Amino acid sequence: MTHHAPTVAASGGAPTDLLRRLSAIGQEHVLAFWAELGDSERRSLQHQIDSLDLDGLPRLIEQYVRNKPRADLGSDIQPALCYSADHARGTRPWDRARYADQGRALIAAGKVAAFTVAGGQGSRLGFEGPKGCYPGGAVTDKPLFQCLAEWILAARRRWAHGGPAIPWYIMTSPINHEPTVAFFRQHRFFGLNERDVMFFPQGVMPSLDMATGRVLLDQKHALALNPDGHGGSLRALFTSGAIDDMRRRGVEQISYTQIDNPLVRVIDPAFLGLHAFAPDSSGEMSSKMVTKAHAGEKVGVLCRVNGRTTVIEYSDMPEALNNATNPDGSLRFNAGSIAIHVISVAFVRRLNEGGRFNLPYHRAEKKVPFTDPATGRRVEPASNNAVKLETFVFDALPLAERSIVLETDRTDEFAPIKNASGPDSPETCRRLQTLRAARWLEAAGAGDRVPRTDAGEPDCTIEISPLTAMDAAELQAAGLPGPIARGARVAL
Ligand code: UD2
Repeated sequence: MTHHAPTVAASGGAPTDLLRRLSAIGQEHVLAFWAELGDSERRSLQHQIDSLDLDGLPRLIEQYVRNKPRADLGSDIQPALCYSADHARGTRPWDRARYADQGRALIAAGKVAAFTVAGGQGSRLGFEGPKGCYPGGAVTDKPLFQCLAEWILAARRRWAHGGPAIPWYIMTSPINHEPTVAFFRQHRFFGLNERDVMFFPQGVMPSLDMATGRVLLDQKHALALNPDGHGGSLRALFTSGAIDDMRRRGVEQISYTQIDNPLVRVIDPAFLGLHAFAPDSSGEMSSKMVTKAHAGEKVGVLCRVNGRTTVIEYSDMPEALNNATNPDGSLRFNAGSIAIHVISVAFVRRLNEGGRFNLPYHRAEKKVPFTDPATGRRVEPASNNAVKLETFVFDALPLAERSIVLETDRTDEFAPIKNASGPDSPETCRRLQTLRAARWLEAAGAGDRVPRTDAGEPDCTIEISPLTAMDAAELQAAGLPGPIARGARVAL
């Protein structure tokens, strides 16, 4: 496929300055249809162009489009040191009760905010709207946003005793911002106080033609833009004014989670306490991990690289390390990152000191439909035609002074919905919600009420709202259900 760069004359009437700036970096084709555009279309195109870092673009194209940079992994890669899920077990026992008390004290003092990254496009799921609107409740089909909102409501009730709010910051993208806000209005903020829920869109990057490095046009008057990755949250938190808002409220720690996991403990006292007070944590950025299910599982791996906690994304993990085993046969690099962090307000401020903060980019090859500047026709590519550049939030981990990792139980807290079917799908998510509920019922002495298949799997679907119980002990206190019929769907 060849693009014919429009001549300067073809960009008829475009502001000279704009044309000059674009020509200087070989991107003047984005003005190919200027002469045809109406006033508001021109304004919006110009606004999009102005929001890009044009001067930095040629370097990025050279680095990431013309070349495929290899991840710089560092020389000394060791497994991460982790606090075990079972605090009494493992090489470093820890006092869970004490850290949970300290975490609860932070919550009660209004020093903790929830933060959800919900700017992704959910294309793998084949769902058009914001991913948070997707059904997450195994029985109720309540939207993912509501699953998280209920945890925040419950956390405030339990640990802040109705005192200070737990403000919730939600990062959207320019593409899904309006529908996200409208969804919350329509659902009356799921019972949260509207004043305590804040939305801000993340930044964008231009999608680049893989063959030429040219910025793709989505339409004649619009660039093809993609969200700049969840790493963009660390800048957007700052530039949106969210960090200022947190400072006004006295918030010190940000509990970071993704939108795709309805089992996530949005606010977790023990994790907060460990992050803020463990002697080997600088209280800047910490992570949760689960033991990897198998070597090929598609999660980043928490490691210690040159002495610093680092996530190596699965696609960058050297195969020899990925498959390496301990003498007992377990995986040596087994700490799967599940994208749950606590990040301090002070850390985000420090990263943004002195101007435009950027994490390293990662290159992804994608199919991006575009308008051909030579013909004006819309093209639906059959294969990958574009490079998208994204940053990953976990690349900030090595920038923290000392960063700790806490193991969590997979069934307790990790049931992401990413694909329409197969692994990490609505079906696996329902099964995991049911497994967790069955386990809680068992711990509460009511295991016999869960019907089981011959293979021992629960033969029913159970969903537990955090408003009912946030763990097994609370479930017992909340009152246990009677025997559950085979195939029944029960929401507690
Ligand atoms: C992510 C991690 C993976 C593992 C897994 C756990 C990366 C690259 N990989 O995989 O290591 O921890 O999660 O579930 O992160 N998002 C934005 N803006 C963006 C891009 C993403 O808000 O520009 C949000 C998105 O809405 C979602 C989350 O980030 O909540 C995860 O994004 P993803 O689905 O691209 O990450 P995934 O599943 O490849």
